[in-house]
Amino acid sequence: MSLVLVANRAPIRPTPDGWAPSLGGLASALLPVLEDRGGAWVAMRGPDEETPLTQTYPPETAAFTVRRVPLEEPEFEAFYQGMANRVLWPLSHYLVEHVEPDRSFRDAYRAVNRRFAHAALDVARTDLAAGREQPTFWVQDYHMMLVPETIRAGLPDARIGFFWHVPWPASEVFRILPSARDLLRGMLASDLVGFHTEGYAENFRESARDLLGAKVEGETITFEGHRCRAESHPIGIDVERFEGLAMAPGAAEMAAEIREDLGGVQIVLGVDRLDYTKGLLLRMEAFERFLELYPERHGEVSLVQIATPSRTGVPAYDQLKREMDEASGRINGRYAKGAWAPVRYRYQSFDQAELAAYYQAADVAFVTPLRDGMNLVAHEFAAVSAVCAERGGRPGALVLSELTGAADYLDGAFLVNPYDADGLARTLDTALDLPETERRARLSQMREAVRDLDVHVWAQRFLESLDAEGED
Ligand code: ADQ
Repeated sequence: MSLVLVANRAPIRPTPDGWAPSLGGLASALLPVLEDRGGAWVAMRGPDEETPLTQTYPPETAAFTVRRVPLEEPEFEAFYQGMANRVLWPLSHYLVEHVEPDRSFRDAYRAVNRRFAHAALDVARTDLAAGREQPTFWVQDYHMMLVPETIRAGLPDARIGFFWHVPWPASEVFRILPSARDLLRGMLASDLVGFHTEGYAENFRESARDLLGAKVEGETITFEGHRCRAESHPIGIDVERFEGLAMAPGAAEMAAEIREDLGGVQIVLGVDRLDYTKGLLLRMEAFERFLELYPERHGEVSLVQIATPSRTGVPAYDQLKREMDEASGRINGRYAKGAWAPVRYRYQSFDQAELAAYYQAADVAFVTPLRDGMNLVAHEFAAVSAVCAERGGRPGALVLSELTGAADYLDGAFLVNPYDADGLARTLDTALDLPETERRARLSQMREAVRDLDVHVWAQRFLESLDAEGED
């Protein structure tokens, strides 16, 4: 059966020589599925974009269609920068102080979700009119909570899946939103809703029961006569791609160059979008604490923090940018000596080959979000470090926040509470001195988990569960 994906971001991007897949695991996992099954990907066209509203892809086979929903500036501001980034994102991550509910955000969100749903319905109706089977719908993430409801109203027997990429908070937190019940109702029109962990799925079922009086039996939620399952479907990375980058000609040299440029010190690595959920500021403070507690490490270790610009123009993100500049300046001002700088802060985006070189160069990956649905940086680091270690390279260690989805799966990591500066500093000290045999043992444990959750397997497992709907 063909597939209609509904997601905020398009799976392809313009390049100087035509079109290429968008970066990131989602596009790499779902493009082959769409090429195989046919169908469409419905995505947003932002106010500054000039991409076509409809195009087929790949150019040679035209296997599926990309349809874009054009948004003008005010609508984009209220729906995306507003409701998605300033309300749903912080709420899902329990960062209630960042939530700014606003009536205009809500109205724009509803209107934009309707337009996405109608674009998806159009694709299905065209298929039906041409005598083809009705497609399956798969809606992605917190930008699209009301889409299933509108699709269901237009095609009552549609098969609709939904995947939620961020944490689903406790029902008592979710209910803070004035529109909590409407949003839940919107999602419950799906047949299957997937989350990264059983804990998030459980929170979702509880929200449906507490806020709407829905009946919950096992994984199934029954509301107004419709059944929706909430299941755990953890996502991973494109493992082959990252292992390939790590083994590519020149990769080991690139990693050696990084180490040399930093003066041969031990490397503690952070890689994140510059986002307040990622715990960047507390991580810097914990590293400062580490330098206070372990003066013998001065000149021997640097924190390399790569932060890619994200959601610029949203006040909380602009403020975080200033605070990071201030924190890195303060720590270096206090501790730098000779050629050694304790913090190397890069506010830049890197391509994946460079990132893989940094993963290979790192002694410890320091992944300390305050909350994170999964966290793919942890998977990427484990995949690269494990494959390099297997081929005789230096194995790395992973220090990981226990408040991430990844903490449920990556057993070989050192788990930490990201709010505990002393605990982070002490764990960092232990991880830096970890004997090589133990690093190798922990990495091979993590590698197994990373492979199990490969993004292609994730897509296949979710779609199998969705396709099974109605067959019993
Ligand atoms: P994100 O919040 O974006 O994803 P994450 O899972 O860590 O978080 O993925 C980030 C991706 O961006 C990684 O592939 C990483 O390599 C890349 N990246 C980060 N910093 C970069 C930099 N400086 N330069 C280049 N690339 C960089 C959301 C949820 C997560 C969930 C994913 C998938 O918030 O919890 O794991 O979706 O569901």
